[in-house]
Amino acid sequence: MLALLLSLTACGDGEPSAPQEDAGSKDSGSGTDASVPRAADPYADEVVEFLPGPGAGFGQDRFPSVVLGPPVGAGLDSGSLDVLSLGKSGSITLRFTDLAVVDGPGVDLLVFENPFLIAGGPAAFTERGQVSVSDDGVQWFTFPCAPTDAANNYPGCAGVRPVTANPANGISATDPSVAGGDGFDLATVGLSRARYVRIQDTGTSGSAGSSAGFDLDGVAVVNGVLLP
Ligand SMILES: [Ca+2]
Ligand SMILES: [Ca+2]
Repeated sequence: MLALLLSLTACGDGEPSAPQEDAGSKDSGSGTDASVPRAADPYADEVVEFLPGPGAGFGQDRFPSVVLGPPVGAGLDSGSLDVLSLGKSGSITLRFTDLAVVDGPGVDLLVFENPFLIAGGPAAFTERGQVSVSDDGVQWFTFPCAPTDAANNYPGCAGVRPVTANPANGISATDPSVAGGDGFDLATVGLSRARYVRIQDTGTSGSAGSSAGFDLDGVAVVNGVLLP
């Protein structure tokens, strides 16, 4: 299991994925930019590679759909179970096939894990991940992340802020002011467009059990451009 390597790039190349959970979704029109056609969902479309670390396992029975589509946030005080555990130092690479991230005003990309406030906060239980982006899948740009800087709330890392966006409550997953999750601005790394996102557990939170490390719920495009 630990050596599991799942590479899914061979299938569906260039073919936009069908929207996830079309029939049951309640977020149509409430969250996505009106200028974006409905077929172009703002979530990851494919898993390119999953390299689980020690203590991974949780969520693999629902892989890859568990990390595609919208996040299923459980609010400030509880962690979502709609996640894939990366394991200690594990990583996952996702691809957008219909709507890519572009550098627009402010935050361009949101990454959703399952942190939650401890006893109402302000401290949170977190498992930090380092985020990288790429437009061609070859040249990567990594956001600086301080995974042990608790005093400053782990600047630059994903997996820090609780997630409120959930298709069931109508809270938009593409609005950084309400969605929760951790925001990333492509300007930080000097990239104008990204079709790939990679998240690597920072190896700072142990390897016991089957839900070790960063637990990925999903990613969302805030500022996007349609791909041909
Ligand atoms: Ca930006
Ligand atoms: Ca975990």
